[in-house]
Amino acid sequence: MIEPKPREETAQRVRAAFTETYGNAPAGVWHAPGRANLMGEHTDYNDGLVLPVALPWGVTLALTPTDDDTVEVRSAQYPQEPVTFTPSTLTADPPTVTNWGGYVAGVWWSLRHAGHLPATGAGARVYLDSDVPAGAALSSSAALECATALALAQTFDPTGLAQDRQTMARLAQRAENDFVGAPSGILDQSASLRCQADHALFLDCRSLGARNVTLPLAQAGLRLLVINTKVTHRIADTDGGYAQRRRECEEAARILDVAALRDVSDLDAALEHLTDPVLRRRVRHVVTEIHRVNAAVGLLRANAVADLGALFNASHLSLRDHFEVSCPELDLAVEAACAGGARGARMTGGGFGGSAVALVAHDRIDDVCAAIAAAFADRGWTLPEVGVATPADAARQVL
Ligand code: GAF
Repeated sequence: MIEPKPREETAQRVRAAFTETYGNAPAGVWHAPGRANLMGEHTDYNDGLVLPVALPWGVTLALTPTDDDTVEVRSAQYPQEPVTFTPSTLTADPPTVTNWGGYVAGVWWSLRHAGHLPATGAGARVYLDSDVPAGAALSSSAALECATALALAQTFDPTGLAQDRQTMARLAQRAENDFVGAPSGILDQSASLRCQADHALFLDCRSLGARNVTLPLAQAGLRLLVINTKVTHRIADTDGGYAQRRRECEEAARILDVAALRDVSDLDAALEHLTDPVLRRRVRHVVTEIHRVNAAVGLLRANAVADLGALFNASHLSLRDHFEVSCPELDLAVEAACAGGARGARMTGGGFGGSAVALVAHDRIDDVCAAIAAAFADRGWTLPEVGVATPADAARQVL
């Protein structure tokens, strides 16, 4: 089981590591969570709707500002690979920092370009630690971007950007798109910056209007399990499946003469108009997935959280068969979770690997875990790691 580390203890540990590394205590410590999306997959870049929760795992980051135009970043995950860059000379094309530190440098670049950081002179010392599994489609990179963005905003622009999480999410996304080079949408950064504990974030990715909807899992005797298949996939690969899906959606929108697939109002007419069977499948997924987000929110409002399970299953089938972003390990995780007694399960995030989520009655967790372990052992596949994801709060300063 993936156990969340106690927040306070982690914050103190990161603070102590910073002090030991740099010889003085940090100005502050921030935490930003990863996310699991409950519904609305591959809808964000189609201007659609999403419904994520923040995870009890995230990035904890300590920072002190300096005035030497130098940023030094150290990570507990890459102790041998400290990153140093000069903020005033950062460029995105080509990116000045290309390893893991690109997420920190990219956010610095993005905030500085938008006028939220001093143009010259400002620097920082940074130490960070993460307990979001990397490459598991649980937004470890957005958690790093958002911890960095919030720390920088509160340090350098406390009365401006620090008060505006919608803009902060856009700037963190810009870092990922334009500096790191991953063509992601706005889902992950919004979840990390705007979710609320025990709620799901109902986000319109066109207007960025959002509402936190109560997710009374515990009251309904339910838990959300995250199942990390340990099959990793990078959405930054420009010739990879994620970028290709984006291009297909854009092409379908162009043929259908709509600004984005969110604007398709008559699915049957749209499918009839498209001659390419691949594009037809992509459109079918996006349009029905947006409907499923509305349906999921309807169930939450009607206090029928257990009924989300059927929507999870329908979403997974659509992602598997129409959007074609699942993989055998995700399919097996979903199938085994359901066979073990889950109310429903689906892949979450970009797909091609990563994690699934399952809605499970609290007294069936052991059965579900056993079913997953047995199914993977049967095939001789690496055993997934499972954790209970109690929906957590968005990014915040913790010390
Ligand atoms: C990844 C992307 F980063 C998100 O923007 C979103 O498109 C998601 O895949 C799929 O819903 O997490």
